[in-house]
Amino acid sequence: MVNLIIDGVNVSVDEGTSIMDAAKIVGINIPKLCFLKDINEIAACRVCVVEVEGIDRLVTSCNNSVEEGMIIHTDSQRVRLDRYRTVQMILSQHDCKCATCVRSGNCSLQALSNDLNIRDILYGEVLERQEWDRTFPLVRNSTKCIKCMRCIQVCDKIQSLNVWELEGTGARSTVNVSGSRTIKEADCSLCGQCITHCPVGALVERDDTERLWRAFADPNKVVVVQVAPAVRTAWAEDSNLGREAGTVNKIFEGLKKMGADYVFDTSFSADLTIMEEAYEFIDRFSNGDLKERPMFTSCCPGWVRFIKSQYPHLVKQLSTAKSPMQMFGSVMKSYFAQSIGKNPEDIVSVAIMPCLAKKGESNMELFHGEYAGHDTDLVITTREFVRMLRASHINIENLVGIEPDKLFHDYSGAGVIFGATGGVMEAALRTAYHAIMGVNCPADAFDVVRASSQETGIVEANFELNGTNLRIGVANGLGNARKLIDSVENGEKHYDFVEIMACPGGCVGGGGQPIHDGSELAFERGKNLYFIDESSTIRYSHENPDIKAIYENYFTEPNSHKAHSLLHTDHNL
Ligand code: HC1
Ligand code: SF4
Repeated sequence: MVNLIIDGVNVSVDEGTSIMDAAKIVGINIPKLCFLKDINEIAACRVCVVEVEGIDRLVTSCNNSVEEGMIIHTDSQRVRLDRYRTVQMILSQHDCKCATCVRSGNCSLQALSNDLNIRDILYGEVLERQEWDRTFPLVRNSTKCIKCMRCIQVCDKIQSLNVWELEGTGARSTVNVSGSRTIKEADCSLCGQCITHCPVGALVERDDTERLWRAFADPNKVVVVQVAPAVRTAWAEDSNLGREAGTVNKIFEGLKKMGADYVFDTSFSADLTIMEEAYEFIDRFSNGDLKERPMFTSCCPGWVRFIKSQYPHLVKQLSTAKSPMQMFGSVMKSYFAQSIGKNPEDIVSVAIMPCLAKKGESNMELFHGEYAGHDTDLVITTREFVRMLRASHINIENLVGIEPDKLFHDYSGAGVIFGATGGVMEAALRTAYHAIMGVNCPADAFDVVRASSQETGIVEANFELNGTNLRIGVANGLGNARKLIDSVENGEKHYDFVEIMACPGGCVGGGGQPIHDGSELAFERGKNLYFIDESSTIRYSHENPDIKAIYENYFTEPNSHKAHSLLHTDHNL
């Protein structure tokens, strides 16, 4: 143990503990801006400096360890003044138009400068303006960038994609897309993790809210909105409702108040995806060529973008099933449109998603007999949805919640857990088991594929099914996906079926979810989805009455010709 004194308090901590962590143990929160535990510990911002007796210069506390006998002052006059000047300097390179910034009220720089009581910016503003293609779902505003390097590190260390780099030197140094590429040329998966880890508003999603307002206001359009499983775990985080009271039914009510004509739960089409994907897997598993294993899930568009750019030769191993979002959109413009006596072009199919890559995925074209536009016309992230609620002055504490509309009213717990890592696999195995054995497994029979914490990047499991050994792999986060694929490619590992989600924790940790700087909430949010599953009366996709009805009335059976034309895709297109 190492003994030291911090702000007059004696403390003993393990060797190697950072000064910042030691201070935390005695209840002192040293201010910081760039620090991200285990990801960005490079002291780029220098906000976390402290004074150590006997050392002339101030010391950054995030990347310096404690030493025996140290006497540390975290808030001396010298520290305070230095911090004040540092933040003033950062502000001079930041576009401080807070009133129009999407992160106002949720910005670490704004909070810090308020905490330090900074009332003016001493240095003249020097704003670096770089060109950006604003049609891309990920938007970078260089005049907001504070060069904290978090985006570089998250993309590199967690997602293994190295989209960003630091260019220039000294005061002219700035972050940009690496290798002099444009963002469209880079291999960005659109996971949005650089956005959720940006402390300011330098990285944001393309704002599509105005397009949705226009659709709501158009009397000639039927606006049909689906809500993804993960959105319910996070949309109310910044309100007094808390996560448990922030149900999906209240989201539906909010949407109808804003102008939606029909509201549905993507968990319904997650059940539909399971029907198609589980039967596809059984088919590939029993007839397939061994070299074509594993089959990969295809519902996460961040992952699909990743495999296309990093391992194009494996694209053929993706399930051909469209994602639940796209399946829902396609069913909206066919079966549902018919049922309400409308043409596909009368429908605006909208999806509220925890994800940026879904904005990219929605460009996929729909052929229903002939070209019928897009399955999904418009994708709004959880954050954009919350902004719309605020803009429409809906007091969410007064919402009581309404049911989703008819035809696709029901959904199973298996569909809901799609939003957490391992959920798609677990749901698929429940239905595959039933298809092979003719009876249901206990609903939690495959719960070992769940990841319990941030540390669990890859889960492996083996199951005996009808005398055959089934080898399962599940990865969350693209760095882990790369590890998993590399282990398959070099012959170290063998799997039959693999689920991959681009974001740590799955969709609950999606790049479009509310931002809480410095806390990782994905696994907490995931627990909510498992709780909803446990409390559901229907826990198997194949037992969803509305799923049974859509096969009886429309698709006949999973993987039928009609199902193929509407619910599957060619990933090479
Ligand atoms: Fe997801 Fe999915 S789980 S991809 O994370 O398969 O976004 O929630 O809607 O489509 O169902 C996202 C979530 C979502 C799809 C489903
Ligand atoms: Fe990297 Fe994801 Fe950001 Fe793209 S969205 S730059 S892949 S972190």
